[in-house]
Amino acid sequence: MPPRKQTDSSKQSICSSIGALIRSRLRATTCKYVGFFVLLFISSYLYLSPLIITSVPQEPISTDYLNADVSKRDAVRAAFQHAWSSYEQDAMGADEYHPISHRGFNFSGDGGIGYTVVDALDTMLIMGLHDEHARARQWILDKHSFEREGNFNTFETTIRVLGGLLSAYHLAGDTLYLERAVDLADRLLPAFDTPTGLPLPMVNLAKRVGVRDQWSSDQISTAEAATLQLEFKYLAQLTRKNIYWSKVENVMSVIYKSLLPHSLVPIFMSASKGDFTQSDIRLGSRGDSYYEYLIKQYLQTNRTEPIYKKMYADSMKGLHDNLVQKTSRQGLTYIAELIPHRSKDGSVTWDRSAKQDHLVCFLAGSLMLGATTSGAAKHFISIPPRLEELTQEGQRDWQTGVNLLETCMDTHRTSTGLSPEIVMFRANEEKGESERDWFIKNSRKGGPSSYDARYMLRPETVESLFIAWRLTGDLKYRQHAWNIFSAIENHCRLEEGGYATVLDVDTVPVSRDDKQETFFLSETLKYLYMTFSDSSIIPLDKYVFNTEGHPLPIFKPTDTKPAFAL
Ligand code: DMJ
Repeated sequence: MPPRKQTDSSKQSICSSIGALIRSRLRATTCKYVGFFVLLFISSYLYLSPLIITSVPQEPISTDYLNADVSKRDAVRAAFQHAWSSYEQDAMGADEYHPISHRGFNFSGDGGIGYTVVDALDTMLIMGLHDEHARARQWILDKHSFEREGNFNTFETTIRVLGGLLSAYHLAGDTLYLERAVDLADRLLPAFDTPTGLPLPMVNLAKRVGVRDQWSSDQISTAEAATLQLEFKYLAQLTRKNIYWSKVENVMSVIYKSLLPHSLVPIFMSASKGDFTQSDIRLGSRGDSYYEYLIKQYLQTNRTEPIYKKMYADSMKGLHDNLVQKTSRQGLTYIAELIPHRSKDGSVTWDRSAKQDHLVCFLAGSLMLGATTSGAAKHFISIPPRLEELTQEGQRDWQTGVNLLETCMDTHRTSTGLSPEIVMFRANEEKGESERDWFIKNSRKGGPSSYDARYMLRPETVESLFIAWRLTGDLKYRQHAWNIFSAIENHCRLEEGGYATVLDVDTVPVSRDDKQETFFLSETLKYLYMTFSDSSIIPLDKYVFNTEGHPLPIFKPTDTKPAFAL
């Protein structure tokens, strides 16, 4: 269509005044629109910019995809190869490895069951170490056996060997691993043959009988009894054999019936009566993974078992009411222990101790994971979570998790950058000569090193850093993880091969103990590797990690029926 010609002057003046009117309207409208869009932008920014409850991370992430840091990831992979290759050369197949003397050690005189090999399988698969994995698989095919006349710890064998086989089966799809897992589980089942069904601490794998504690025949450790469930339940799901499920579910039912009003658990139980015996309450050794498996059992079955949400929520309330403490100077959050005392009239009182095991550092990540799942107020949780996406309990747990992780990092302020096995937090009135709000008991400069001063390649802090990184995308967590990895490289790494325990984290140059724990391969290096990998590697909404760092897939239970419910 040809352009219209404007020939008439009046028309022109009308048009020009209309034009002026339109332009002025347009200016006003433009101003309004600009104002509107500025307001919209600011409010959208405020809405979309996720808030960590008290601290906004330096670089908030608005996507759920986190990129790899390739050079750091590959450095961790190389460390795994350094640890594995010397074990393979010196002690292939042995349960444990002593890297300084270049020897292996088995848990029974009749031979081992490949603790180290099986514990390391899924890390190899995750790291893409195909040659190492092929040789490890060949060893399992040719030399591995559970027909061993010896007593093996029920809990350790379940979390390291059964968990390792199941995870490797899931990742590799190799039925060899599932067959071995079934063989092992069948040999472990007699541990549950007690009047209550609570498992005995040991099993003779060849004889297929449960074995009582040597010193206290009725006593069992609470965390050990309640940290078998993820493994046996996944096996039940795979095999459709309900016995694996019912045995471990019964354990939870017995514990549930014996719970104290605050839902915190003493660390020992009676296998014959099913109640708690007078013993410490703590989130460290013998208590830790009881709480870890409450939230993870809830997640493993795709949140279909509300009993575990309740048990977890009740115990986290008990934790906050009784155990969460802060130091007065630095304001460090720590988890105290309760020590029982029986007075002459028979009543029990509880003393609070300011001791915290390195093991407790698992709880930081566990609380953050729990806050964004069991403590979620909405279906979608941002990375990092926003305040209104969490319930009040979720907000409380998130904050405690974040704070506890800061404390765990503070315990790395040592001469080596490694954290000790156990720390004591200073009471208000105690003045430390150092800058630290905590100290290592029985440790004196120049004196013999105490047990508490060692770092035995444990994973708990890097485990929590991994979860914190995935849930926040805050680069400070990667930086902390890298600092810990660097300290391990500087002080635990043996040039001739392998990594060893450091005896005193505050003494440089270090003295070492001749031991490379199997969890260094299954947990510490795996969590470090995943922290520097992209977040498609073992996503947290598809997997739960067993307490030994073995990822098991989340599933909806099919045939198996929970033994107890709300
Ligand atoms: C691992 O064997 C497991 O994480 C267990 O639950 C306790 N801690 C060690 C590693 O420190």
